[in-house]
Amino acid sequence: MLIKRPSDIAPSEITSKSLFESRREWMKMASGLLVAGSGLISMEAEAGFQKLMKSPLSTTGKDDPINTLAEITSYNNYYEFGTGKDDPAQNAKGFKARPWTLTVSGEVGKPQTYDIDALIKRIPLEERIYRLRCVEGWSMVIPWVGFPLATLLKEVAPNSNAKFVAFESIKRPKEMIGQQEEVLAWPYVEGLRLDEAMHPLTILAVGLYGDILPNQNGAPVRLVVPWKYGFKSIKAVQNIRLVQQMPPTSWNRANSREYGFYSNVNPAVDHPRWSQKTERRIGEFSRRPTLPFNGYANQVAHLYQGMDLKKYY
Ligand SMILES: Nc1nc2c(c(=O)[nH]1)N[C@H]1C(S)=C(S)[C@@H](COP(=O)(O)O)O[C@H]1N2
Ligand SMILES: [Mo]
Repeated sequence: MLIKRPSDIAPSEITSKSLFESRREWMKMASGLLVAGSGLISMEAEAGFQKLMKSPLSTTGKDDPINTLAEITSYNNYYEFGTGKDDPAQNAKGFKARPWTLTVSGEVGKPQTYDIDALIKRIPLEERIYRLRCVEGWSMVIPWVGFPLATLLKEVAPNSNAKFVAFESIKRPKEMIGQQEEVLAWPYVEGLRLDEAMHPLTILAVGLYGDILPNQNGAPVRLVVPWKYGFKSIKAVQNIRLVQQMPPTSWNRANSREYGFYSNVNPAVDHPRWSQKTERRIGEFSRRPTLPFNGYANQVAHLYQGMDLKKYY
């Protein structure tokens, strides 16, 4: 049975009605198993998307219109699938995002291994519309579907040694053809301080535009930290470990002078090779100013009180 999924619907069709309406319409047509990329998502997990809640933490101002599905899924950074912006959409088509397990372990009382679809079925999903600012100087507004990372972290009961959270993606060079070259050390890794990881704005995304996450955007599950440069938002997360020491991160390891651990969006601290004062919103012609903490300063600036953000870039 052929189902018209949101990814087959023209962006104009989607923006003309609410995300939820378009979702419900095609859900009515669906039955049995739905094809998600090249893996299968169970109907039960799929149903989790039906009960999507709008989050009060979404960015919904008229200055930040949501980017189209076509923009969000065709202009990507995902070096596992190539370094060109259009490489991930092409090369991630065959990626097997299901079945998938996510482990949360380390300095915790109750380590867990989660099946991603069981999680989607169990944990209430929210729509979170956030700005995404890439360190390269472009940005988008993306309607993620996900849940607070804190929900999982609380379940595993961090102990008093847990100070940081380390995230690890997957290494599968046969499927991830970009990994056949050592552009970065694979797998891609990232990290947060525990309080950053627990912050209500920090989510694990399992979808966007009301549907499951496209492969090029990090299926089946990726981190989203909206006040930090995009590279912190690691895609295809497989392992999460609570640790005592600041963990290594891919871009810091590749070039520590240019990419720090914190990587908070900051127009006052330029990249050594370009200014960070402005950005190009995908779909717009002229550049717009970059906002401190990507516009989320009211919610997150307190995390960095007393820190020299030029030193801790
Ligand atoms: N595993 C992995 N995660 C990644 C990347 C990557 O190359 N590999 N690129 C990062 C960068 S630089 C950005 S800007 C965002 C882009 O997310 P998007 O393609 O969904 O917009 O993903 C981030 N997460
Ligand atoms: Mo990026």
